[in-house]
Amino acid sequence: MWKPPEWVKHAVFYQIFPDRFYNGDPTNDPPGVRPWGELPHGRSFFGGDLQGILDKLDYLAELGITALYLTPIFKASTNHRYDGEDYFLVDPVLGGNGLLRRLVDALHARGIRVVLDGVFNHCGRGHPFFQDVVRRGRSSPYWGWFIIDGDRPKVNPEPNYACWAGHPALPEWNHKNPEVREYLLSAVRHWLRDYEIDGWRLDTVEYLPPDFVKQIYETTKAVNPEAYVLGEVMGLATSWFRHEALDGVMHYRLWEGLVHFLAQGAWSADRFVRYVHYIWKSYPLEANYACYNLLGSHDKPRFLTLSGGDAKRVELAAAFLFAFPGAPALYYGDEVGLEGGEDPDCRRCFPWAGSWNEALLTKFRELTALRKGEVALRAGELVQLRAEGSGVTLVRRHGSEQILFALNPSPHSLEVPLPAPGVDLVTGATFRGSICLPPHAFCFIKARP
Ligand SMILES: [Ca+2]
Repeated sequence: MWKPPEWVKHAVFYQIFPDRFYNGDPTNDPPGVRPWGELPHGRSFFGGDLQGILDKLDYLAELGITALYLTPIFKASTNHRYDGEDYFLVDPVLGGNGLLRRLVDALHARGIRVVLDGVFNHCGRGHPFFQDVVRRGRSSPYWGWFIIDGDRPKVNPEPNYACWAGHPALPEWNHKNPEVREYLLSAVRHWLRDYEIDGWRLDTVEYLPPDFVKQIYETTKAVNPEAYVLGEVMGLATSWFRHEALDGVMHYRLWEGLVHFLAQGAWSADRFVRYVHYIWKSYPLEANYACYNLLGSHDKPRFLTLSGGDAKRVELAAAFLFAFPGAPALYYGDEVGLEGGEDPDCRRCFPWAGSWNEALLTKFRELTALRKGEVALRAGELVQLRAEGSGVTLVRRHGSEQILFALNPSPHSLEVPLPAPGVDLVTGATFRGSICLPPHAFCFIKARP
């Protein structure tokens, strides 16, 4: 029976693009690494690695995150590693398999789960199976593992083989071939079983055959029923949930609503609320609680940059995600005010030695602590979501506990009626009847029993 893992609704995720988080071991750097903090180009390497994540565990724990999502870590040629060359080898540039084992253990010891990026639609051109086909053509045992029109893969004038979005460097697997499926599923099993990772984020789900996604789902659950299967789905994911092939999705639909409403101020509160109701009702209830509600990702401009550099707007969007059902998910650096436009600019180095927005970081720590302390914000029913003038209110209820969240993105103060007398969870002040929210502010009011 389809049932997303319970822990996801209690989680706060943090996404790391390993080359850019922290360089914990300069001895494993690839040749030609760029100085840390230089603006990235498509091909830049900066030397970030798994040791860097291990070195920063105190920082992550203090931030209050409870799960990591790492973009691909397996051997590849590029800095993003969506062009995998070995599904069973953590890139030596990141520290290799042994270091992943140590990282998983260290994370688990702190109660932090880890989800890896599974790129099962395509591999890199450098994958030895594809290279064998390049060398031997039809006599290669891997000929049938790819989809090739002709006797040999050719790139010019255009690729004569199936490749992701027309990129010749990313040959697509032939998922009709059962050997291909078993090969990929063996990787799914391997990292769950032998390295005890806590789930898979499936890249480009919309390009995969749905029955194969379902196989990945079932293979994952057979090893660990509590593992999380998260899909990268850019459109509405209703059919994937109906198919019971994913637990949750990277919630780009919700993200876009937040961008229009809060980053750009292009939508009214009323329009935002109608939009959120529509996506909420499109998904099964349990899927809403298992969604990965992102503030940012490696594929989108930073929320701060989309907000014209106004950190208050980032705070408001983050606060909404921490109040809403599903797992809030930060993209490394969002919490200290890292900026960045379209890819590759949104993949800048974490500014360990640069200037941080300390006030923003403090807000993020408050939000993680608040959510950790209030079960209603994690598991509570969503009993109300509505526009209140230029602002938005929502109410979460869990047993006899009830929390009202209100946000006011406008430059004017906003009078918000309270469903019950209550206490401001940040300031401790008590209110009855209504509360007056200052401009660009939010609050969490817990009803007094
Ligand atoms: Ca390194």
